[in-house]
Amino acid sequence: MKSSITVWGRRSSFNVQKVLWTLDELGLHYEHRNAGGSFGGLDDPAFLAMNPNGLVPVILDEEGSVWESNSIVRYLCAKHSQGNLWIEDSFARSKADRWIDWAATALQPSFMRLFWGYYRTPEAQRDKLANQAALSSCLKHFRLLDAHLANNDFLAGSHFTAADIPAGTALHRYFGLGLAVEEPPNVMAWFSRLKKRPAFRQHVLVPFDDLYGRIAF
Ligand SMILES: N[C@@H](CCC(=O)N[C@@H](CS)C(=O)NCC(=O)O)C(=O)O
Repeated sequence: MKSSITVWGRRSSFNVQKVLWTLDELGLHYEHRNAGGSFGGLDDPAFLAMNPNGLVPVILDEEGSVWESNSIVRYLCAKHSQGNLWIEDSFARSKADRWIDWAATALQPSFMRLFWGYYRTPEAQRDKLANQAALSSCLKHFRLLDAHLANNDFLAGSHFTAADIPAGTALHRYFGLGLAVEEPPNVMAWFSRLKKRPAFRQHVLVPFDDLYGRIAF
């Protein structure tokens, strides 16, 4: 069955980038609608009916709406990429799933604190101690990732899967913040492998300097 998918969300959003990357990895046809930030629209009743949180990304297909970026990544891969980006074997899939949950609960919160506290906050308003704590937390997470990637080309093993998308989306911004952060070799090698993927280049490897020192959207 040919899928008809609409995705809402401004392209500058880290969480929206995960979904656009996934859609193009899967070669799906979709319509993109800007929403959130200066585009607004998140308080519209029709939007809230799709996502009561009033946040992007959201997708709508013939089955209904899906929100939460990592859930959208899982849903699209499970529906359109069984045996490839979505791993069928339960235990093997748990190896992917744990990295998706880890990205949501460990890496992304630390990185977002740093991204907002350092990159998006004007210099005079930055909380240096809080930023140092966020940076230390990121270093810890990237070292753990590096140890895992010493024996794995991708997060769930030898091939690219849904597991690589949530954590992989953080790399371009983290290593491009302008801070002299440690560059763990296995993480950088994984980053280079992701850079070979056209959908990653198109949606994630995009300039973000217009966000520097800008709290407002
Ligand atoms: N946990 C949610 C977070 C969604 C979220 O915080 N979205 C932000 C953009 S990254 C948003 O909608 N912000 C309001 C706006 O863009 O106007 C997810 O992963 O989808």
